[in-house]
Amino acid sequence: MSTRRKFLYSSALGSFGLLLAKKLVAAPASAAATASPAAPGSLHTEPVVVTGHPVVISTWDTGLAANKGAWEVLGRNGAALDAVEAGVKVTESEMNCCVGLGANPDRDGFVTLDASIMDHQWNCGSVAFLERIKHPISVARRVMEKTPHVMLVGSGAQEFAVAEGFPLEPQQLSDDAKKAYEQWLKKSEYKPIINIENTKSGPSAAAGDIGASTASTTVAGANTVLAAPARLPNGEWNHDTIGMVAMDASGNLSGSCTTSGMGFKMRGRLGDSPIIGAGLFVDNEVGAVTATGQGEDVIRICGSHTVVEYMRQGMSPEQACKAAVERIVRIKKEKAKDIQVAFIALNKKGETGAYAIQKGFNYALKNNVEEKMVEVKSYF
Ligand code: SD4
Repeated sequence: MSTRRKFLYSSALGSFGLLLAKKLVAAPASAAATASPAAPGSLHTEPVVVTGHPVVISTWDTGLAANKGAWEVLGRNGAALDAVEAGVKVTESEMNCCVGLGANPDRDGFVTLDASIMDHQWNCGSVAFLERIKHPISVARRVMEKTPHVMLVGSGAQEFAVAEGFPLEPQQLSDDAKKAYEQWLKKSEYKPIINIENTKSGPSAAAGDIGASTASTTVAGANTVLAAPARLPNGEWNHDTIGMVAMDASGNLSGSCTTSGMGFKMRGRLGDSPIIGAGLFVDNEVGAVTATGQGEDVIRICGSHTVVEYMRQGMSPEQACKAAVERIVRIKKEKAKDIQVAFIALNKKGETGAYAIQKGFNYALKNNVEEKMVEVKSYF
């Protein structure tokens, strides 16, 4: 039987356990000082108020390296748009499970990538189902800048990328992805998993069937650890989609998001990351937001746009993310306990905040004063 036929359908998606990193990184000596630096080793559980700019935040602890990439632009008073592209390119170049060409493939064995970018003038671009191109975020930017369109997908996106001079990389899996795929092929069950990060016991304990309405899952809590290692104990990579939002020295906002989506997903499946308004939204009058987690449920509520709209109504970034998460939880009812969605947000004042369905999500923040991981509150 082909792998295509062997998967199990059902109705509820994924499951997740996660946890927070405790990494703090020393603040640059030149810190300019309007925000109070974190005490070394502390975790921040209150909304973070950052006065002044520039500032960049991004999802998960992979965001620390990505923020450094962004800071090379922001630190010399460059544009937020350039920063969010440069920042997530760092992650696209790294070896990990979930971003870039080294990531896990779809269930037919091909790595397909999604990315989106948006600037301070409502310009936006995205690519989806893109194969064999190392930096989908840069192709998304090219779509934004060089075409009259917002979104290109599949072979058309690839043709456009090649025409723009992006090299067509070999169609091959990284060693890690090959191993993971071969392991997955043994059962070939359709169990896309998102946000398995930081679980003690790894994906097998955290898996919920796409469809099994009674999926038994491991949510954060009992199975979490107080660190976000580069690899899970079973050797699998512990990284995820990266979403980044930034404000530059001029006070302009931009955002980016890039992912391989769910590992072993159905061929052709898109999540929220390439969809403007879902995985990413920037309104330079209000704020910038990006999402991570189960894309289907982010799309359902136009998640990032919804968070921006809540901020427009006067909510703080954390309150706005919380309100969007609560909306998803209301919609998903019982199944909410089996999924993870998280939003990170930055408002026009340079204040940041986030909220997640499950415990364990964190984001990386960098500004003139500090560079740190921020623990995020959750519904459960
Ligand atoms: C997706 N939201 O494709 C992405 C995946 C992700 O944590 O963020 N995983 O649905």
